[in-house]
Amino acid sequence: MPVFVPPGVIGHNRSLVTRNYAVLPPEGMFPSALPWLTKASVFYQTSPVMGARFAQGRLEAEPGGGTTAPRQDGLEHFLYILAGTLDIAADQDSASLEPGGFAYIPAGATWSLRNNGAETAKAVWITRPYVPAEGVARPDPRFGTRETTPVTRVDDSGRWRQYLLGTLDMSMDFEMNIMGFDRGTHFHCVETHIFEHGLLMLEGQGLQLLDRDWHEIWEGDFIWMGSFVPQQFYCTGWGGAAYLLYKDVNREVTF
Ligand code: UGY
Ligand code: MN
Repeated sequence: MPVFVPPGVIGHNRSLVTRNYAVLPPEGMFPSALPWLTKASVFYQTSPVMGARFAQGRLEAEPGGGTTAPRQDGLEHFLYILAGTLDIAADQDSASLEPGGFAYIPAGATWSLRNNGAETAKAVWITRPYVPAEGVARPDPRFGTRETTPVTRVDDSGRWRQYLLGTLDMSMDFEMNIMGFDRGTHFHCVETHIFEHGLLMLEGQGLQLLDRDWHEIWEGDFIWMGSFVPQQFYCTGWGGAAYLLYKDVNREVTF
């Protein structure tokens, strides 16, 4: 049987990596095996070798797959389930997470994950070193779901947000937000800011401005935006769109 090759994979693919941003459709991603994962791998989408100050990838775990033993790697982690189920434990807390479920694992926690379900589990996986803030206690593990996170509508702009890990919480050095757009809506300006982003399209499609160029993106696409990249999203297509957005916040400039 010939292997099915989707159109656009070879001659006109949309993959683009520049000094300060990247657009990565899922078709060309390759899995990394890791010594402490069994029956699981990570499709890394960005990391410090690209210029990012965090790592983001798609974790895939077969039934029975996960960490080989509880880990204490000193890093903070965020996982958001896209498909299947993942059982995640961090110190004394644990949860069995389904699509839309998420976990924040603070730096220093002992943690593990395992797919106890019958289908392959897929999850967004973000990792980075924690930057403490003087006089502010470190965060504890957090578990939640998209379904139970309040939806905040932005005036009558046709846009909405969900702050999965809260907002303006000084114990946190990043936020994970779902940014939503009704059909045909867009931000009120072109943003340029110090914050860095990892963006995964969850639903719908749109045009994403990066620096001077517009890129058509849709469900499954990943974008890394480095600090100060001019950015704007315009929802196209016949329905709304939503993406999951990593944003580093609440910390001073380092010299
Ligand atoms: O919060 C943000 O920085 C967000 N509006 N940026 C983005 O969606 N590219
Ligand atoms: Mn932004």
